[in-house]
Amino acid sequence: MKKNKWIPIVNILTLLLVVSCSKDEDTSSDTKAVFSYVADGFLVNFTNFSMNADEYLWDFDVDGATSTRRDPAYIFPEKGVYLVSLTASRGEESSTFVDTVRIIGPNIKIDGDFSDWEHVDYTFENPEDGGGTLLKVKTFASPNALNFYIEGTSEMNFAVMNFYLDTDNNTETGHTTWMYPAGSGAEFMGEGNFNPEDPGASSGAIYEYGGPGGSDWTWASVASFADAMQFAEFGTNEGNKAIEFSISRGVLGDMEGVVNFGLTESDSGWTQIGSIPVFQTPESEFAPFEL
Ligand SMILES: [Ca+2]
Ligand SMILES: [Ca+2]
Repeated sequence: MKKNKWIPIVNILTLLLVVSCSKDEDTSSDTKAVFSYVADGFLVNFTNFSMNADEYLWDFDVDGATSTRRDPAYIFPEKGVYLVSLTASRGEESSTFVDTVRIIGPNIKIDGDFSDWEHVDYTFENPEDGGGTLLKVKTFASPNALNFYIEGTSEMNFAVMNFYLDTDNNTETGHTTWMYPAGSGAEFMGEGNFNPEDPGASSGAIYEYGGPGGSDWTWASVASFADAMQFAEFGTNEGNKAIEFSISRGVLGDMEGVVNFGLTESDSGWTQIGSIPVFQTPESEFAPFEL
């Protein structure tokens, strides 16, 4: 919430003073553009406090996107800082007010409602006929968590879930897995069992790699799923089975810029049935997750 609601109040006082001191003067030239806004993810609701105006032109600083509504709502296309301008006018008089709108991204909640991901682009999509049960993924880093949204086939179940994270964005450090021979280097791995009836009861652990680098299996548990992850129930979105979950950043150490990930699932008999990106090909490598 921007704190410029006081501006019109000041203007009203000024106007009252002008009116009371010089009743004979024409005050119609006091056209003044002012607005405030409230942002919820990419959606911003603007409130117009302009004075002595009856026409409005908003410029959202996005490829010429404009509006002539008094109090428009606008969905910004991506994270960023925008200089939004409002020109208010009446007759020959006009006034322009510019303010900075900062879009920090979606307000992701792990609740089984996928509308919070609506304006987030897919991070990675498997090719057709690749990846088995896992089809597409969206990612978003909030201040406290790495959030994942996965679309899969009706067989997606995460009876056994494995994820690998190259948290220093360096394939030369951490564990290299044969499943992603073109690039892995995982500092952390998660392994556990999603519980579709009671997602909060999903069991598993997050492990930190402590070996010299390479394919040795030197992992130490640093957190349980219950302590470091949030899951919600499966749902349906975009015609696919879908799920969202998050990993607390607190257990993953310092990260900046990009981390890379691979995510796999097996059925309850430990037969691997899905992966994103597609694993076990010569070109298989982790996918980037921009923080
Ligand atoms: Ca959600
Ligand atoms: Ca690494």
